[in-house]
This record gives sequence, C-alpha cells and structure tokens, in this order.
Amino acid sequence: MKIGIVCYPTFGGSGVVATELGKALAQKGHQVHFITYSQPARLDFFNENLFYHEVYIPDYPLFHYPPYELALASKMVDIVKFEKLDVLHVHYAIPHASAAYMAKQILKTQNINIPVITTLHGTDITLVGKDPSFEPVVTFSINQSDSVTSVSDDLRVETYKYFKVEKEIEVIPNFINLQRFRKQPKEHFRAAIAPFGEKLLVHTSNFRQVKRVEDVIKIFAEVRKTVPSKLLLVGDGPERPGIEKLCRDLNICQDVRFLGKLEAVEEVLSIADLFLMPSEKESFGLAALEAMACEVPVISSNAGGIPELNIQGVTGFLSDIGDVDDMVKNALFVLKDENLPRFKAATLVHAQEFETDKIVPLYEKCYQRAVESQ
Ligand code: GMT
Repeated sequence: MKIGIVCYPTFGGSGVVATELGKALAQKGHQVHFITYSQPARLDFFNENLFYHEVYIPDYPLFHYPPYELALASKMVDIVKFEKLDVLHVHYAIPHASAAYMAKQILKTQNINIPVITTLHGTDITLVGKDPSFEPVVTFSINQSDSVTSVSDDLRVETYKYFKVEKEIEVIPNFINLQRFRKQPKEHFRAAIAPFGEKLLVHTSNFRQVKRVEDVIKIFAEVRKTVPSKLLLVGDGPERPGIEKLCRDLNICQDVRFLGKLEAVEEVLSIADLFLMPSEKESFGLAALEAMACEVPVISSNAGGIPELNIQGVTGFLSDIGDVDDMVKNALFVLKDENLPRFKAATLVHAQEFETDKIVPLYEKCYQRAVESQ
C-alpha cells in the first residue's frame, strides 16, 4: 500500500510511535510517505520505501499565528494526488485530524477518495483536546475520520466520556522494537556511574507537569536513605529548573545525573534497575514499555492506561497518583536482591506481547478495511 503518515516529528510519544510504525511498514514493503513540518526525530536513515515531505509554512507579517493547518492540508492534497496514496494515517487529533478532513473534502471535489485513519495518543484528548477552545473541532474531526484508533482501552473510554463520538474506536496498543530495545552489555557504563555497586533508578520524560518529576525526586530521595543508589534523568522540558532546585534543596545532587535529550535511551535503560513513572496522566506510557523491554521493572502511578501495561506485582507496582510513600515502599521491595531478578525477567516476557510484529498487522488490517469501505 501507499500510506501517508502525519505526525509531530518530535521526540514526543506520538511522533515516536508514528515514525516507528512508518519504518516497520516500509520494512514490510509498503511505501510510506511522512508529511511533517520537519524530519521526524527517528527517521535518520535511508530506506527505499520511506519518503519525507516537508510542510512549508510561509511567513507573512500579517500572520501573528502562521496557519500551519492550512499548509498541512494543502500538502496532504498535493502528496495524495501526486504519489497516488491509498490511505492517510494521522497521529494526534489536533490539528492533524481536522487538516486531514479538509484535505479529504478538497480531494473529493477532484474525484479522489482517500480514507483517513486517526490515532488518538492521549494529550490530544485528556489535556488539550477537551479544552472548549478545541472540543467542537476535535469531536467533529474524530467523527469524520474513516477509522479511529486509540493506544489504550482507557483512552478509548476517556474519548467517549469527553466527546460525543459516534465512531467505533479500535484499541491498538503501542509497540516496541525488541531488536533496538534490549538489555545491552554496558557494564563499563554502569561501573562509571555506580562504581560502588549502587542501584540505578531511571526516569525519562519531557519534564512537563503531567509527568510529576517532582515525585520522582521525592521517591529517590527516600530510597537512597535505605539503598545506596543513583538517579539518571533522561529528557528535558519546562519543569527541569524546578527539579534541579529541588535536588539542591534535598542535598542529593551528587547522586542525580541530568542526561538531557538522549537519542540512545536504550543504553541507559540497559544498566537500570528500576524505572519511575509517577505521571498524573498517561494514555499508554511508551517510556515504561521501553524500560520493560530492557528488563527494567516499573514503579508507576495507576493513571490512565498504565495499568494495561504495568502489571501489579509482576512487572512492578502501581500506586495512586501522588502516593510517594507507597511508591517508595514498592521501590524498596523490588530493589531487594532476592526480588529484583524475578521482576526483571517478568518485564521482558510482558514486553514481548507488544512486539512490533504483533501490533503492526493490526494497523495494516485497519488500513485494508478503510480502503475496502470507500
Ligand atoms: O506524554 C507526553 O507528554 C507526550 C505524548 C504525545 O502526545 O506525544 O504522549 C502520549 O502518547 C504516547 C504515545 O502514544 C503515550 O505513550 C503517552 O502515554 C501519551 N501521554 C499522555 O497521555 C500524557
């Protein structure tokens, strides 16, 4: 098939999932066309089936807000026509689903029928989407999509709760490339970071409020009182200055390393003993799946779709949002030498259920159905 993929080309979860999906589809012989405003972060190699079309947004002094959605819709029209695409798959409802609707209507006037698949990723529903400034457009464009998928059952339920959606939403969970995300022999790295055999705790995120990075620090500050340990923080974002200050106030800076936006996160995960995800909201929790694939147990909140991924007492533990004491208790339990190997082994077994080869065919079937029903 010839598939157009629209996404945010950043390190954010939705962009990562869309890019990994495109790469997996290209490997299976489909022709995949990315339509984005810059090169997707993980699309940094050559493959004969992968194409990248940049959305150019003209600047004009009149535009206080450059009309990205219009430029995107125009680009979709152009690429669908010129490349003869079979299907358009847009990731993240705002503004991709509404831009796709506009493109579809324009193409209809030229007797071209293109099915649109919208994948909901989380914040497009639970945070920004339900804001009254966007809600009517989000509801409309979800209902106008030919197929709608969500990355967890919780997100599907939330979507029905907040929007008058008449469409059936198919749950297709996120997936993981186990060739890339696997425990690698990086003991030299571990020896450098934790020379006295300290345990390594890791958190990766975009350091936005919703991730509750403050809880990560509070959990770590308690854990290190009992278990000699270090904390590695991967990623960057608006909360970072406050988090750095908190580390200073708690006098734990010597045991906390800010690694910034690392591309090879699997190398850090390879030496980790515990992954912390105390998020306020999380439709799926892709970062936790990446950790599990590298055999790292997860201490998380029970927000959103996390319980569909992190299995209580098996791959880690879940606590109520903000219940730092419970997370500390659970972390100390998992980190015990007699418990850790069992949890590590279980995470890998569970991550295998989300392997690329098991999930990508679900998208292929979805495309096929959408094309056939045109
Ligand atoms: O978590 C973020 O802030 C980024 C966000 C995004 O839209 O890129 O991630 C969302 O989509 C990911 C991929 O499907 C999910 O794994 C994340 O759980 C989800 N984030 C939230 O729901 C807060």
